[in-house]
Amino acid sequence: MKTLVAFILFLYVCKSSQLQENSTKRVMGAYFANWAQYHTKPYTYTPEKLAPIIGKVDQLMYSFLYFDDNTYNVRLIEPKDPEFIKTITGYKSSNPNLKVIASIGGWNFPSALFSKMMSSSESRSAFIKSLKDTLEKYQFDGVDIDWEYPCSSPRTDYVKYTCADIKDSHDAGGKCPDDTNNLLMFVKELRQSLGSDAFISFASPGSKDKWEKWDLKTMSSYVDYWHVMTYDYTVSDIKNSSVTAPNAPLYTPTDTNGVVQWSIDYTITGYLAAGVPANKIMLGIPLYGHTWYIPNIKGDEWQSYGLNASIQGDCCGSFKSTYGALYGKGSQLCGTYMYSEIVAAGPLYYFDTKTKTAIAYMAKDSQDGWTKAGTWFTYNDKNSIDAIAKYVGEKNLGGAFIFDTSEDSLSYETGEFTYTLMSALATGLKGGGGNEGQKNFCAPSPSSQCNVCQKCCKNYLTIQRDCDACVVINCP
Ligand SMILES: *[C@@H]1O[C@H](CO)[C@@H](O)[C@H](O)[C@H]1NC(C)=O
Ligand SMILES: *[C@@H]1O[C@H](CO)[C@@H](O)[C@H](O)[C@H]1NC(C)=O
Ligand SMILES: CC(=O)N[C@H]1CO[C@H](CO)[C@@H](O)[C@@H]1O
Repeated sequence: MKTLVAFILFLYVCKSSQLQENSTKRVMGAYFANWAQYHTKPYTYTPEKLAPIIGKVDQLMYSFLYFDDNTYNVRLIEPKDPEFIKTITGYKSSNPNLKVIASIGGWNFPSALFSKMMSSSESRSAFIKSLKDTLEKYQFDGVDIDWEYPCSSPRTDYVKYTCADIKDSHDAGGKCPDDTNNLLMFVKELRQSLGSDAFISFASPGSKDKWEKWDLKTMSSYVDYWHVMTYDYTVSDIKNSSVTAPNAPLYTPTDTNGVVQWSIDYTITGYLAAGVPANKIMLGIPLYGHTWYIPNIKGDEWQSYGLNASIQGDCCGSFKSTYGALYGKGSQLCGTYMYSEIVAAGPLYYFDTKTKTAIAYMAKDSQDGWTKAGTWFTYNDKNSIDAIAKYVGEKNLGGAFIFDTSEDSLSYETGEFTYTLMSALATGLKGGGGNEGQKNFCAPSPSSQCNVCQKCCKNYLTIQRDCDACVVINCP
């Protein structure tokens, strides 16, 4: 009897202390990309594909919407946007907690236009009025402003439509210190106009020279979340980027031979030091990796950062002379592979425990006939996500978001998405800790429930441990 009472007491204490320690609800955000509908099969991505994961998403950013150069009216950009938005807001009937957010701007949208819109009280209010109408019309719960970036220098971007159609788009950039001051006025007016219930977030930069151009602390009173873009610390699709370095390292690489000395931890520490409340920080996780071309590496030398890459010359137009390897089969972006494309290529795999990032390498051509020997990848896999989720718990952040849903794992036979990475993130955030070192579920199991799991395992023969997150969805 005594033992039983003690046992019940133990359960109770255990439960209540858990609740206390992790009482903050950590949320999972996800960007939906309206251009992923153009990915080649089986990677084609439309809102229906969200069904298996939508129950675990707290806020979904529909990206991207633009606004007009002269009237500042918000405008949809893809013919299917209205239909897509309707399908996505329809998911609220199965997940009542889901918030659907209109994300405006993005990296292809000129910074100069944001600068212009923010510059006068008249243009700001024209934009905000149109935004309010748009949110109401399409039943969005709020807005995510994706200005890249206030005070940016003029730049020319190569925007690829097809291999033969690459446009150089010139962006006059921003204006300092006006952008900083106008942005603060804008967020005050935005909150005032949308009211306290509306969701307001900003995509914000990962590097100090850029975030210093924002009044992060004062603006924090008016925003729900900062979507901190803690990725692309190093990219390969620009002319001088010849040395390999991680896309989104949790901790700063220790290699110093030309490797960029930045990390997620460096950015988050900087935001906290700037006075941003931890619970307003959403840590960003890319579901894609960057590639370089490094033929004929000796032995295990590929298992590190700081390698010198060669120009492969297989990308199109202006990208041909960069160090990025040939684009992935489905997404067609030079120097970039979606997580699903990396898995399909079947490379050798290594996990760098210092940065919590995955490195992979094609020692030979892939069996799918696309990815060439010598392709080298840096990306964030399930092991990275487990470590990041743990970090989010330790720092008591608001949560984490992924960019973007179309890049997660799928079944190559059926085109159904299996969401290995997003499932792992949801589990990690829920535990308030992360599931680092969790047991591998891939072992054959006699349970009938696990038939689906074993089918899923088959799709991940090369990266077997990814199956366990798949089980979270398919074998409840
Ligand atoms: C490459 O050039 C960009 C500007 O085009 C510059 O910001 C960056 O620091 C350069 N990187 C290296 C490794 O030299
Ligand atoms: C990369 O190239 C630089 C300059 O040629 C050289 O100093 C460095 O040792 C090379 N690094 C590696 C890992 O081969
Ligand atoms: C903020 C906080 O106390 N987070 C803790 C939640 O619980 C995990 C373990 O379950 C800890 O690692 C976190 O530090």
